[in-house]
Parts: sequence; C-alpha cells; structure tokens
Amino acid sequence: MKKIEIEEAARVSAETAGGASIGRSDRRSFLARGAALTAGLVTTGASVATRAAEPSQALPVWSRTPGAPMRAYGTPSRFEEPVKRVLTPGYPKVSPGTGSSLTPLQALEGTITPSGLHFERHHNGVPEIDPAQHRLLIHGLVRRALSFSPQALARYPMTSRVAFVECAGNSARNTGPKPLQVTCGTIHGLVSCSEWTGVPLALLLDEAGIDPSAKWLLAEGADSAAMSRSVPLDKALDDAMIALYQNGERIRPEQGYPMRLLLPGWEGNMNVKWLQQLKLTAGPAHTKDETSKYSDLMPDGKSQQFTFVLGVKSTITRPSFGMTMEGAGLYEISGMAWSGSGRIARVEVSTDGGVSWKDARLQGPVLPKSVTRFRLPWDWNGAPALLQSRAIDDKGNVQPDRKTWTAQYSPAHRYHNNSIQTWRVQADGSISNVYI
Ligand SMILES: Nc1nc2c(c(=O)[nH]1)N[C@H]1C(S)=C(S)[C@@H](COP(=O)(O)O)O[C@H]1N2
Ligand SMILES: [Mo]
Repeated sequence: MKKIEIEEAARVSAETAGGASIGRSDRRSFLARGAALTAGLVTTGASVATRAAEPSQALPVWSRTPGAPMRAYGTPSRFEEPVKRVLTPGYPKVSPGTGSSLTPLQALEGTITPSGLHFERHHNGVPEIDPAQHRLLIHGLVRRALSFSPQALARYPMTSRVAFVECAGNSARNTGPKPLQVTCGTIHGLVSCSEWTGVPLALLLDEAGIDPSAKWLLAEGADSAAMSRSVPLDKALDDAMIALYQNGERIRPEQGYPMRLLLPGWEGNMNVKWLQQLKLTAGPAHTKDETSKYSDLMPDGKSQQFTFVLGVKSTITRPSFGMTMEGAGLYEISGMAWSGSGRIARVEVSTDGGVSWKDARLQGPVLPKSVTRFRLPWDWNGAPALLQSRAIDDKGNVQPDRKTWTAQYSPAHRYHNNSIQTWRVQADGSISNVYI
C-alpha cells in the first residue's frame, strides 16, 4: 500500500473499531488517531495488541490472486458462518415453522439487527404471501371501509424510524429454578432492532374517517394462525406504522412480508405480521391471542388484563457466556439497553454484583423505543467478578433486580422479564450465568 492508503486505513479502523478491536489495529496509529475515543482504555497503560512482527515477504493467497466475482445479493463471510439464530421450534412434526428463533446478541455489535438475524416468533409458520393478491382492509367503526394493496400503500407519504421488537416471552428462560448455561442470545435474543419504513397508520385511519364511538382496533394477520390483537386507538394514532421496509429493503417474510403493524415500544405480539385487516371497535375483542397468553399473573392469583408497554431493560452482550477471558487486563464491557417508554437515560454497570455501579458511555444516537449501545472500559484484575447492567429511561423507570422483579408476580409467572441478569467471571476466565 502507498503511505497515504495506509494512513487512510488506519484512520478508518481507528474510527470504526472503537475500543473493542484495539488488538486488531496498529497500536501507534490507533493511539495517534483514536486517542479521544479510547481515553478510558489508554489511561490504564495496558495494551491488548500483539507486538507487530516485521512485514513478511510472503503475501497470502488473497493478495496474489484475483478476488471472487460480484454477487447479485450478498451474504456474510464464510468465516462468520457460526453466527446464526438459535432455532426453538415448538411442534417440529405438526408445524415446523411454529415457535421462535433467537438473535445471537453476543455475536453482534452496534444497534441494528441484520435482517437475516432478526428474531422470529410465528404461531403457525411463515406464510408465502403474493403481494399482488394481498390487501389490507380497514373497516368497522369508520365512515368508509378502505382496502389497500401494497402497491397503493407505497404511494402514501412514508416515514422511517428505528424501533426494537421484543417478545413478551423474552428472557423467560431466565425465570426457571436454575440459571441455564447458554449464550446471551439464547436467554435474551427475542429482541431485535431495525429501521422500519412505511406509512403512518394515523394517515390511513384519517382517510377512512374514524367514528367517534371507535376506541380500539382489532389487527389480524393473514397467516393460518390468524393472529390478532386489540390495540387502543390512541396508540394507533400516536406512532403506529404500517411497515413495508426493514433496514432499507422490503420487509422479510419472517417479519411480515408484505406488511406488518409496527407499534414502537409495545409487546412484540401486538406487532401483527402479514397484516390483512384493521377493524375499528368500541372495546377490546379479547381474542385467543390476548387471553390465552401474555397476561401477567399477580401474587393474589389475579391476572393483569393487558401489558402493552415493555419495561426498561439491558443486557451485557460482551463478555458473556461462551466467551473466555484471556487473562487479566483490558476489556470493554458492551451491551444493549432499551425501553418501551422512551429513551435510555443512563446505563450503570457493576463488576461486583451490584455493590457498586459506574455509568457506562451511551453510544449515540440515543433514539426512543430503540436499542442503545452502552460501553465501559474494564481493567480486569483477574479476580472473580459479577457483571451486571442496569438501565434507566427518560421517564425515570429503573430496571429491577431479579428479586424485586420476581416479587411482583405469582411464582409461575414468566412474561415480561426485564430484570437484571448476572454473568460471573471466574479467575480461570470462564463465564457463567448466575442468579443473585
Ligand atoms: N400474524 C402474526 N403476527 C405476529 C405473530 C404471528 O405468529 N402471526 N407473532 C407475534 C409475536 S408473538 C411476536 S413476538 C412478533 C415477532 O416478530 P418477528 O418474528 O418479526 O421478530 O410478531 C408478532 N406478530
Ligand atoms: Mo411474542
């Protein structure tokens, strides 16, 4: 490489790598170019970089031969093949598509989930919908019923927003009698975050003309589960969207192609995929999907009718189970935080099981009802440690510890688990999931 190219490469790697990949970049240019970025890391005087050997004369094969041809649609490097969703089919014989698959959170960075790794939850598999035949019907308590083809919808003014989708059953795995020794994604991977683009629902409802007696709407999917949920009209008029695009391309079949209802910050189940009708009603319909599941069972044996807004939550994705610490020294604690109520205001990290806390750095932009990445440099002294993160949102909601969360419900309750989870780092570098 010419000198200028080397400098350019160093600049790019310093700016994009952050602290995490300090070992992969040239230390001198890293320090020179990225000092501001890594102030926290550098003050410790430690380095995780390998001392560079003299450049070898023998070029690797990829530097001596022409590269592969272009591809019409790209896929990740074959070296990243282990990074995939964890499939948990519920009834493999009757309906192999029913169940869920979890996002490998521990292998990902930043805030946006690649579309091919977005978690899935299907009540009767993924329908293959021909967009030319699909319609969205808006009817019920409206002045005039309307039907929209995907093509017609695409002519309306659109908007984009980043939003997470999280299943009410996310982290239910961590409510069992014993902590499971599985990856972060296997515990918490029923959450993903995308940029969604589509038509504000308020626009379509306005065109249909809302009858003053309408207070709710019933949203139904075109899958053979006919999944349906009742949504308060206020939410529909606030920030609900008929999403047509996910991360810039048409929404994936697994996420609701050709269209889904997006209710930012609200329980995943209500984000009805393969959306085919919205019926305006005076009250909630109490469909099978909102009465047989997703209700919070309280200590007195009574159930909450609905839990729409998802609680404030965070998880440390790195270091986490499945990784091994390579001796004492410098690490970055990195994770994700989100809240159904708004923006993340603060994330605190503890390395001593909640005795003391430090504010993590929130990586911008910090968007409402979306995933925020937090980071904290950690100089590990090699002694056992208990890693926790605690998120606080801009409405003052604080992520509860495990005991506080559990005490709110009946012992059998498993939904909406937003409690603090703990990774134990042992002196030998191994990491496990523990209950404290
Ligand atoms: N029509 C329909 N919509 C649906 C579902 C479904 O099975 N059918 N699953 C729901 C559930 S329980 C969740 S958590 C989210 C999952 O969205 P995703 O598969 O895009 O991650 O979609 C919801 N919308
Ligand atoms: Mo769900």
